[in-house]
Amino acid sequence: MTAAVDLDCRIPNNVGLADDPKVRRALESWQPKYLQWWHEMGPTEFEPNDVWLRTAISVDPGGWAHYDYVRMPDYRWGIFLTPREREAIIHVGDLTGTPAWNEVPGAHRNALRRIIVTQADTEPASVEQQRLLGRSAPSLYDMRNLFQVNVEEGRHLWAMAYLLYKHFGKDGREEAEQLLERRSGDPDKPRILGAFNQPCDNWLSFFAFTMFTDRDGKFQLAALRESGFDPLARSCDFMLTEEAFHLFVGETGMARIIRRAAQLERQDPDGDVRRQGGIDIPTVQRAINYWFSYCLDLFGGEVSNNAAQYFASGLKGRFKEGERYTDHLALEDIYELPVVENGRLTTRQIPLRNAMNEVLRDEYVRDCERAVRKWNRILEEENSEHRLALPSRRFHRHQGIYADHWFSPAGELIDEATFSAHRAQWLLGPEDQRYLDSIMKPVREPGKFANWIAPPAHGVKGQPINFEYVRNFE
Ligand code: BYC
Repeated sequence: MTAAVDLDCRIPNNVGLADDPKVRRALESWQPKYLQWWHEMGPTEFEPNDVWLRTAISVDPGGWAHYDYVRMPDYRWGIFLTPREREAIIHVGDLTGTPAWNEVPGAHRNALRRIIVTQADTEPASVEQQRLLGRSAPSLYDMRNLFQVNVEEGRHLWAMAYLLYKHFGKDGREEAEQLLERRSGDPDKPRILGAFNQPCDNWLSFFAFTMFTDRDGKFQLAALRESGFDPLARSCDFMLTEEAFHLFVGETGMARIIRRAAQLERQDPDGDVRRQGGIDIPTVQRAINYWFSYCLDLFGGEVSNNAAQYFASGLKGRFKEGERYTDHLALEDIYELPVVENGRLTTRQIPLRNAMNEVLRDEYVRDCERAVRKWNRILEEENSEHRLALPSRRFHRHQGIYADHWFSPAGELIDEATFSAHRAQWLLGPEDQRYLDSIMKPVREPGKFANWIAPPAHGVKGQPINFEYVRNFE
């Protein structure tokens, strides 16, 4: 059900582009525009560098990636879909048990296009948000990881562009072009989702972004991997393989900052981490509050007709729908949702299908809680009294039912003045940014790390920590 891997043609792929001249030509004409976008909006300053990168070369779980030095503009962005051993069956919603679609069903064309475009838009957006971080990388190891994440977000864009060109005709072509025209944070042509228009201009934010925002990606891709539109399900399946490393970068990056903070706290006679040039735990907490709350927004409204529709029509499932659930109709159950009514918090019962965004958000929150428990164990090990916590899911929201109210990180309903008075204490702000800018100076000697971050436990793919992960600096 999948063509052989073709690595020698202009666009490496396992989707049979050689026998599909129309789509091949369309993608070949999109390629120079993509490269131009990468040149303008990617990590441009590092184009001459050799970076030790992983490149996807197949979908074989035993050996899908090749590691070598490559200049990023020469990276081989390919299109890979996970093969199917047998015909896929829809296993979500009203059509459960019927054959999955290999072509877009007319009735769901708009919804599917919207889902794919929204997913696609986040990929270039994140590259744009991170484009200047190479300048202040705390080590060659971290710089390489940043670029690995960037090129793979680029590859995910290719996967989505392929679906648009292959399955959505003229509309798909227009959408693919627009994906290269919108710009993160540009008020006139912003990226689609809120978190992808927020600046990510220091490494604390980068690690919080790969921890929390890429983790939204994990759960959204996992929900789309359950889609009845099989090409989408198969492309998301393979994207998740790459995504695991991005989450590793985020979770361990935060962990290394936290460990170093605790060490510097011990070193300073007054426990003043900033005086020692580190990132103190209250600042880490503010970064968690900031990015976690923006990322909760990425799941959409708590009560959503779109979500109910996507589930009913088999376009999007729950996390591990096939493995974890037996009732794929979800018509009987209800979801108990805390809501604000008459100025106080109470609970409302929502039909489960309408609460599917919230069901996915629950999975996400649980996964984030697991990581925070791990970080707290580090603080304990390092004898720090500090502890980190996720803020309430009502805190600092811009989408959904909580967006019109003000909440403390503990989730209590408060007024705007109280929120504003505490903003600098609760959320990463300009004062933090100034401090972070002052300590984030590049470290480019192999094996050396900036003072504000602990070294990783090991290097990448068997290489030592002091390997020259990026070389050829001018
Ligand atoms: N910002 O019914 P609602 C990733 C809009 S990350 C702005 O509440 P729905 C990655 C919504 O579009 C994963 N607008 O929500 C990570 C709608 O607008 P219209 C990306 C928002 O539709 C790191 C209106 O509010 N993948 O891969 O059920 C690096 C009401 O919508 C936001 C996906 O998102 C927001 N945060 O759910 C690189 C999967 N939230 O139509 C990559 C595809 C909602 O009224 N997307 N709105 O104009 C979807 O499945 C859904 O579109 C959403 C929203 C989950 C995003």
